[in-house]
Amino acid sequence: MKDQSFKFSHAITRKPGQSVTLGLRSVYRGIPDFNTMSMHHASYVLALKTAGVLVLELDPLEDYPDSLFVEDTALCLPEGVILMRPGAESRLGEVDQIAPHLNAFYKDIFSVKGEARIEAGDILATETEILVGRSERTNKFGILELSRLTKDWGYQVREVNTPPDILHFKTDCSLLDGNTILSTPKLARTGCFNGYNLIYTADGEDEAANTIRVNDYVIMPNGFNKTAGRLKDGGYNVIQVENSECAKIDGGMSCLSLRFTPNE
Ligand code: CIR
Repeated sequence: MKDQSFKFSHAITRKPGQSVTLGLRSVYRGIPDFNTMSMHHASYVLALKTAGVLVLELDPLEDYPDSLFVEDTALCLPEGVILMRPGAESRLGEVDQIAPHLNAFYKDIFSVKGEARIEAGDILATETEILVGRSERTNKFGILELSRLTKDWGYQVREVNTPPDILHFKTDCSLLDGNTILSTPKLARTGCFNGYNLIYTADGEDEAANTIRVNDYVIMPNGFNKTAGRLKDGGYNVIQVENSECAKIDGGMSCLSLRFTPNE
């Protein structure tokens, strides 16, 4: 994939609906405030535009409280799209809602089948491989299906574990460039990133691990200055975006967009 793992021309986002207060959460951290979240969401979209991508902003879907977290519905690769089957029952229908929009950009779109359950929050595509964390949302059939569907495009899928106390694999890590990963020390200790260059989140800043590299920028949540400093020292241009409300329902920077370069 080379630098196609972080160079993108387009992104798709979906605005939060009022129903976002019912979004799934692993622990109760308060109810997200819709108006504040909408403002944060607008800053996030602005950050994507600053990074140089054209953003398609979809309307809210009140029937799907978590539908602003579009990332979980599809894996967009330079060669084509793999539509997911979210492990969360309440999120399954989000896939049919995103597919027509991806159709406008890609000619090759495939779906995982059978007993597969997989959410793209568990997928980290690097320059050389696709790491997939098995989790409560992503099962072995989902990983096998992803392997099958991406094999002809030359990808190696490697199954790793999403630690039991985190929602998605990428809750605790992100790609900074083709071969460099930002990770919590806890996730890196599992050995899943052996061979990669690593930058660790600072003590007490695990929540900073979910960032996105988009072209020349790293977009990260605000409030994690030590980790932001480490990224800046590493030569990255950092944009910090408020994320307090999405964090209440386990959402971070990667979840809020699909980033891609159309292959049409
Ligand atoms: C969920 O539990 O599915 C949502 N409340 C949060 C999804 C976050 N998505 C992601 O990490 N890719």
